[in-house]
Amino acid sequence: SASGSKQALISLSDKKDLDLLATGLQELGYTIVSTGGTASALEKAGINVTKVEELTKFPEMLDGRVKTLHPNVHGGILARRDQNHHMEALDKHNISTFELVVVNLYPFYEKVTSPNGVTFDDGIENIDIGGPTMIRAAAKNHKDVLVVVDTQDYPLVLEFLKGNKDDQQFRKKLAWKAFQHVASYDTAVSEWLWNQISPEDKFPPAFTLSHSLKSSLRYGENPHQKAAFYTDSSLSEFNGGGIATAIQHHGKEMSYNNYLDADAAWNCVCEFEKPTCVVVKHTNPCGVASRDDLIEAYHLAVKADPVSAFGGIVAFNKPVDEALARDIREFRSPTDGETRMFYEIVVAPSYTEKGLEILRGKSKTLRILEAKKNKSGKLSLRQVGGGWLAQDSDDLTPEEIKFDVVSKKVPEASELEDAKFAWLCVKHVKSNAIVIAKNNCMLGMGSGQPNRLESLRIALRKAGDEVKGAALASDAFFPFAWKDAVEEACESGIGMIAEPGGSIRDGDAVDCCNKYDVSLVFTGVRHFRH
Ligand code: 93A
Repeated sequence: SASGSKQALISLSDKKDLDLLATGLQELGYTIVSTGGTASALEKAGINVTKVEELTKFPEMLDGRVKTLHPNVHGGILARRDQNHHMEALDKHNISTFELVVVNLYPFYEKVTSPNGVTFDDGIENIDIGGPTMIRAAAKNHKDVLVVVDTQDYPLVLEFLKGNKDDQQFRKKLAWKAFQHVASYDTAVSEWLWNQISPEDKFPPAFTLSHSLKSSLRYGENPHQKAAFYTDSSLSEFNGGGIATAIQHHGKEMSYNNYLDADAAWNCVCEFEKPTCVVVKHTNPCGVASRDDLIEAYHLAVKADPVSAFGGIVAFNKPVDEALARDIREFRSPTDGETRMFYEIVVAPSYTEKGLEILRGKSKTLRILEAKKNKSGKLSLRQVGGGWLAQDSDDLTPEEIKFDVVSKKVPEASELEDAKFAWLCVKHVKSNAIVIAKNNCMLGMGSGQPNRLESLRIALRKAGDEVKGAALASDAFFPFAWKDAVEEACESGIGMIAEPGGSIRDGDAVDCCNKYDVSLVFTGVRHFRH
């Protein structure tokens, strides 16, 4: 550089650990150049700093909109050190190089999601222009310029500089992080702007994937598949909640399949208002029960299918206290009355201190998750070869689901309640989905079969003798009612059936139910889950 010393450019909105970084840099002989607020903070901490105006010979303009957008700044970042004509140009204009650029951006996301909200003009003013420009410039020229966007990286960067040994790998990683940072920032801006344009009609969404790597996973669905977990600000932060933001209190690290199953269990249990326990295996709820007493609900959910529950995921929609935790720790398998139940994960909205302590004692591996309820209106994304399918999540208010009686027999209030319970469950079961339930408890389910009759048979078999008088929910209508599924269900002794209706053979289903004196209700909506 012209001055002979190495230069660092520091411009930070989040000034956390700034003194730590600046002191370290000063000790290493760096001259620090900073924008207004950052410079004041450094001066206050007694650290020498050159104001960026001294470099640009320009005052900060337009209420700060133009601070660092100047050749004296960007020339010093972007010049290629291995190109003589680049270095000659710097000399000619008396510009010094920067070895290090440390920037974090105006807290746009925090501003526009603050509880008090922001005006449109405030939102606009919080769009950082100069910051991303410096970050992008430094990241482009990472071969010679270190770019730092994360306060957590300060110690690592100081170590690196102290080591005095170049490592292009390290520089590339910082540059990668820098571009991710800017990309998710721009996504936040674009999505906020989209919501300003059409608050009512938000579909199709401003769809930009802004994933940031959360963790590397040991492997994917199978050990020979490499895997990682990403959070996405457009899915998690903006909507709040969900399994991606869950806190893990204990246990082995989450696996790929754990995330899938925990998500399924959590989504299902959040459906219910009453204290409820859901047991999930391979993304399907295999036990669901609601009771005033959560321990009782837990027992019933496990008993629905104890074989499947073993090694499953257990989710609660209410806090786990000491008594429940003790029960989970000790509960013996209903199959032999001896073996203690084993689970991969327990997930709940919260734990009492004692409850958590006791659960921790169940096993070293048991993953204990604390999750926040998903907000509705999320975007649901699925990958297909070469692209993404986007849809609204399957949210309906209870009022949007009808239970229109179409049979001669009118269901009792309690039967209707069973049908509503079964309907909440069937939404979370892979199609073709059948759920049989009674007294707020799942008795059997059939999932994922390519024909509905087979799913029905599986559900009936699981429900066994308890099927008598129970309610059956089918995620979609029965295509050949009279001949197969509806008749088999009626013959088994089912008390009532809830299905969407809408088939050209709806009449057959009604006739069949009338023949067996079974109540039939049409919900008017279906819950395919492919
Ligand atoms: O308003 S800007 O888009 N124009 C600029 O030229 C500029 N240069 C830096 N925002 C700009 N910055 C941002 O100011 C940085 O990204 C950083 O977040 C913030 C630091 O300002 P201060 O040091 O005054 O607190």
